[in-house]
Amino acid sequence: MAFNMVQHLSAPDRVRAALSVAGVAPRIREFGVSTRTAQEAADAIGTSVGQIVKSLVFMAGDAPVLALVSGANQLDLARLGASTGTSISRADANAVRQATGFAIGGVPPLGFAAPVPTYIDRDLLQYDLVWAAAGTPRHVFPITPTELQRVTGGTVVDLKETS
Ligand code: 5CA
Repeated sequence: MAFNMVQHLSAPDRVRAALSVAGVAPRIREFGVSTRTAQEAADAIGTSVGQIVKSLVFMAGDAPVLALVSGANQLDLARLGASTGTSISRADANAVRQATGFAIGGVPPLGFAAPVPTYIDRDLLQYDLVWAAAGTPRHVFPITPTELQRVTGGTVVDLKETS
């Protein structure tokens, strides 16, 4: 399904549709407090920050890429560049919205108008369940790392800064 066909849907509904199409029962939770940052999301949910999926957009040359990084880790730009084979720069807020259709703080790992090549922090695989943003800074959803990998088509790599 092309999610640019459903731009009239709210941001959480676009994520819900993408999960449903991918065969994952959507269990989107809305909070009355901010889940904008990984720590805020962890506190609201009552889980560890490591189990929060940060959905970070970068430019690999001229093309956007998505890095799904454990909330416990900082992304190592050189490692991401080694995976893409390009130079990497941060995407600004406009580029994030352009690439994903979502605003920073609510960027989900799927549900984009056009596919975005995706890289997954290997550290996320250690958990039974992880939580990702569902389109806004108040919506999140749980997913197993295996399903996250399947529904994003992401490549599992070592992404964390170690020094
Ligand atoms: N809802 C939470 C967790 S589910 C969330 O979206 N976290 S996040 O880490 O994926 O999104 C926040 C990230 O956006 C920050 O870690 C930071 O990397 C990035 N960010 C914040 N402000 C800017 C900005 N002005 N320009 C580019 N990136 C930014």
